[in-house]
Amino acid sequence: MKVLVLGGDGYLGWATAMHLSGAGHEVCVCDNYLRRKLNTEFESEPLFPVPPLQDRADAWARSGGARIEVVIGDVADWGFIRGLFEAFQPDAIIHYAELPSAPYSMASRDTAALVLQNNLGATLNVIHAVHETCPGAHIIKLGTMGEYGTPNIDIEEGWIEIDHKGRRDRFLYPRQGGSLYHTTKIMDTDMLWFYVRAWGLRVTDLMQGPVYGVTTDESRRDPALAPHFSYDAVFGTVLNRFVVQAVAGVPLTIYGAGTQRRGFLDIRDTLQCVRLVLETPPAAGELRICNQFVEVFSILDLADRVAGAARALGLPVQVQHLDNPRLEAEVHHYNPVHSALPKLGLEPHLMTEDVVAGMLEVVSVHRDRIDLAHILPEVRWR
Ligand code: USQ
Repeated sequence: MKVLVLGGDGYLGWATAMHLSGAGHEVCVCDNYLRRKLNTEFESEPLFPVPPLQDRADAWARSGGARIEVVIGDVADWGFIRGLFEAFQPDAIIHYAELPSAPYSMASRDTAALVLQNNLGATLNVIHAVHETCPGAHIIKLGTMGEYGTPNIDIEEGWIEIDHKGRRDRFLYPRQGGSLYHTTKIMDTDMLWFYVRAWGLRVTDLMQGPVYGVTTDESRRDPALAPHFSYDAVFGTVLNRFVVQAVAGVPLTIYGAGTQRRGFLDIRDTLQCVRLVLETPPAAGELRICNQFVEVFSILDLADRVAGAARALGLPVQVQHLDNPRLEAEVHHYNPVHSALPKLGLEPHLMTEDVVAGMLEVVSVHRDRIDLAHILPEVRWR
């Protein structure tokens, strides 16, 4: 298939592009380098050097991969994106072109406005570009498990049947985001659902939990192919941060009691999930929603796993409980359904001690690049 990966420079975007290229698809990546600009603004560089996209695509080709086309431009710019869709004529679009950070969205009015305008503007443009230039194309949209929040009932896979006063109907499962970022993802889902009904679009919304991992099968071919791996308090996700903290010899930063629970997955499983839904598209006029995670852990469980694996490697590890900078339930029910992706064939990688030890070893090689300036959270929800 011809696949357009929007946000193709990011942690998941570039890894996805290589994985789909390796699976025989014709891939074009597009990115506006916004994350790189924000890194410079925040003075927080990713752990591994990340060459420009064209250099990464050249390194992929030198390593035996097929040609990946690179386009630098902004998905939120309508003229640009319409032209790209018209020229490339994708069969599928993987839409990662959003600011992915809850803390960034809560830092100030200006960061909130950028997240809102960027994320919703990008999704609106993708929808209209598909409608005008390639109406049968499949939109694969990265949503988040955080759209559901932590309700006191089981979380279904996107939809819920409700009996009300003797009548019954099926609705989007109720959503309540824990940050403005998560709320933009809820708004994306609502917008997609409207246009699926209005125009018969073909959409998969992947409700993904926090991802961890430093390498993929493809990135191991050449250091230039490493993912854009953040570990700072704004853009790093929790397990990736704990691994870097363990290597740097600073206490693991547990927010609050650490009893809050989330559904986690290995970056290699993100790639599998995206490929599986790409290769089995939904019908036109269908919004398919998949809960994309593999295992549920509390933050305390994660800290234990990292500490155990690190101590086995001779790294002394301490943990610290910080005042929780976020507004989130720390003690809550959490039992989300996640059967759609295993039914499509997902063969999960589990968070074993070997997997965590492997991450610690890779990060140790880059220990000199760890900058401790942005390890502690600086953004508070209130
Ligand atoms: N946490 C800590 N210590 C840290 C960092 C985080 O205890 O140093 C806790 C947070 O309080 C939270 C949990 O770990 O309870 C997850 O935080 P996170 O920063 O790993 O993830 P989050 O902000 O929710 O966002 C990340 C991605 C986002 C994706 C989301 C999936 O940045 O793009 O949508 O994971 S989910 O969490 O299911 O909403």
